[in-house]
Amino acid sequence: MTYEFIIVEPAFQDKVALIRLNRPKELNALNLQLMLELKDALKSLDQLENVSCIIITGNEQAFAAGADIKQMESKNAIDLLHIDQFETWDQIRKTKKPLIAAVNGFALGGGCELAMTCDMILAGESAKFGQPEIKLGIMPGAGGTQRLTKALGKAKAMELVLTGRFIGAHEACERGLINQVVPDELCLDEAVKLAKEIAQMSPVALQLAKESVLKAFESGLQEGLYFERKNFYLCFASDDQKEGMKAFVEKRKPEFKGK
Ligand code: DAK
Repeated sequence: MTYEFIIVEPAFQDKVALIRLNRPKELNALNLQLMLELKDALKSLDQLENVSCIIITGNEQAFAAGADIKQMESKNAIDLLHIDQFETWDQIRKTKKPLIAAVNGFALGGGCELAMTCDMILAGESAKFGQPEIKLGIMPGAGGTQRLTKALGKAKAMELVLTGRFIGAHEACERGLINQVVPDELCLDEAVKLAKEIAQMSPVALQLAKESVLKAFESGLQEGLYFERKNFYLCFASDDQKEGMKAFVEKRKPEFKGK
């Protein structure tokens, strides 16, 4: 898996894969090619049996400072319609395996939206999150107004979206946007720790559980409860359910096979 703007390590550690956004001079600005590469890499990693959890990270300065403004500047609405970036973003959102964003530095605009598209976010203490699109005469377009509002509540989301202000990692954590704040230099290590813990679980149960939590985020309670019920039953069609429960009774560690 060799790309121009991302570095992919499918066998980074145990069953954890790593994707590093890699346009350092541009603070990892998300140009169209980078997003296509990311979509392609996630699709491939989703199919690899020896990958159970995926980390997306950037570098010390930036997770990503947003979509590439220089690439977007001259586009009109019909250009954007034809490019149809939403197909790419939707595919990324559909990744079946758990996605962890390990954020250092700036996560702005599309970068913040990409982090929020992941399932969990760990951040270094100097990380900054924000949706500064308003300062460019536009507004968030890849889920920022929706996911930020669900995470932070209306008042704070409105403040960030309407002023373009940033919030730091501690505030983001206190308000539930991210999972954990860690010293900057430990961000990736801590993300790997979390990913390895998750990667020990049954891949079948992980997929069904992830789908169910996302359903809660994206639908009403009753619809979510029915969805959860079906996925709960489906777990009992797996060998992993038998193995997990047998191992508990026999007081040993389960060996999950994803079957
Ligand atoms: N795009 C392109 N280049 C960028 C960039 C960006 N978003 N952010 C930074 N860079 C480039 C800078 O231009 C500079 O390049 P040179 O001038 O040296 O060639 C280099 O990265 C270093 O940046 P600075 O010199 O500005 O560094 P500072 O430390 O002084 O400032 C900063 C860091 C992050 C505060 C600043 O760079 C900044 O304000 N960047 C822009 C942040 C921003 O406005 N982000 C939102 C972009 S709009 C959609 C999906 C997504 C989106 C839209 C639609 N669909 C699915 C349809 C998303 C839109 C956005 O994200």
